Order: sequence, then structure tokens, then C-alpha cells
Amino acid sequence: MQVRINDAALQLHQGDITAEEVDAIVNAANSRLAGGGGVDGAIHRRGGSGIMQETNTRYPEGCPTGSAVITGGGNLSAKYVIHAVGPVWSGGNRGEAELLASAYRRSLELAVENDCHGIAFPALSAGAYRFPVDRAARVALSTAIEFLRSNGRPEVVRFVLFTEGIYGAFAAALEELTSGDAG
Ligand code: AR6
Repeated sequence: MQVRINDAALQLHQGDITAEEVDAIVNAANSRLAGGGGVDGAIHRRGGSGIMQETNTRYPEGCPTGSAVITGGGNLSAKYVIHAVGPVWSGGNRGEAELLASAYRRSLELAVENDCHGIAFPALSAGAYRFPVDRAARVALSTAIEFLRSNGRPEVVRFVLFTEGIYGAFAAALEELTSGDAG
């Protein structure tokens, strides 16, 4: 599924983000940048140990929740990995939605600053961090749409959703957010 926002494309794919051939893939990291399970484990396994060496050297203090940092892509097809730290869901009254939006925004800014034409995101916080997937989808997509409307870049913003269920939630949210748009 794809919608156009200005000159950019916002796309939804189902699959494994580690195989993506875009300039930057986004990792759902933790604030210590310590690695873990889920998409984080998959990226470090496939990308090799150089990625963790780089985060340790360049970002020894880690990365605050709601922000992101960038490294090279190691053995991945992607040139860069952007390590974004989404919030742990704890009921919705602790600024989780704003922190999640901020993690997406900072990732998009880093992509533009590093001349990335394409960026691929997983559903940040929607796994181990338990953010309800429908809400996570609305936050993710509305943040990307707003960013593309203001900046027109990156040219391709792709969400790579691991399961059919999560893909379905993103598709429904995208439909809802763009219904009434010219295209
Ligand atoms: N490609 C795309 N999406 C994936 C992949 C993959 N290869 N593998 C899992 N997902 P999670 P979080 C989906 O738990 O909730 C880690 O331990 C998954 O189905 O990876 O932000 C970190 O170190 C889900 O929809 O990230 C942190 O400690 C989405 O990616 C913590 O988990 C996010 O799930 C971060 O938790």
C-alpha cells in the first residue's frame, strides 16, 4: 500500500526489515543501546558486531527515550541504521504518544541530515514495549505524514511490518488518516 505526500511516497510493506535495500533502516532500540530481542536482535545478528562497536564508541551514554542516533549499516544492505528509542507503554498517561512521535521525528530528521532518499521503519514500541498496535500505528503514520508535508523528504518512507496483524492495523490507520486526501 502506498500514498503520495507532496513528492514523497509513504509505503506499507509486510516483511523482515533487515532485508530492506533502502539507505537507512530504523532499529527499535532501548535507551542503553544494549541490544536485545525483536527487531533489535535481528538487526545486530544480520548486521554484525561492528554496529554495536560503533554505538559503544560514539554513544557511550546511550540514547534517551523519544530520540534516535545513527550508525553505519555493517553487513546489511542499508547504508545506515538509525537506532530509535520508543517508550515502554504504561497505560497512556505518561507521555507515551508524544515520546513515540518524537522518536519517529528524530529518525526522519537524521535521515534527511544524512541525505537518505529512503528510510524503513518497524512498528516502534509495538512489540516488547507493549504499545497498543492501533494507537502505535496512528502515531507512527500521522508523524510521518506531518513530517513529509513540512519537509517533502525523505523521498520514500516505508513501514515494514512483521506480521499480517500489524500490517492490517497500519493499513487501517493509513486509510483513516488519508481518507479525503487527493492522493
Ligand atoms: N522486521 C520487522 N519488524 C520486526 C522484526 C523484523 N525482523 N522483528 C520483530 N519485528 P520489538 P519494541 C516487529 O519488540 O516494542 C528489544 O529487546 C515486532 O513484531 O522489536 O520497540 C529492544 O532491545 C513489533 O511489531 O521493539 C528493546 O529493549 C515491532 O517489530 C525493546 O525490545 C517492534 O517490536 C524494544 O521494544
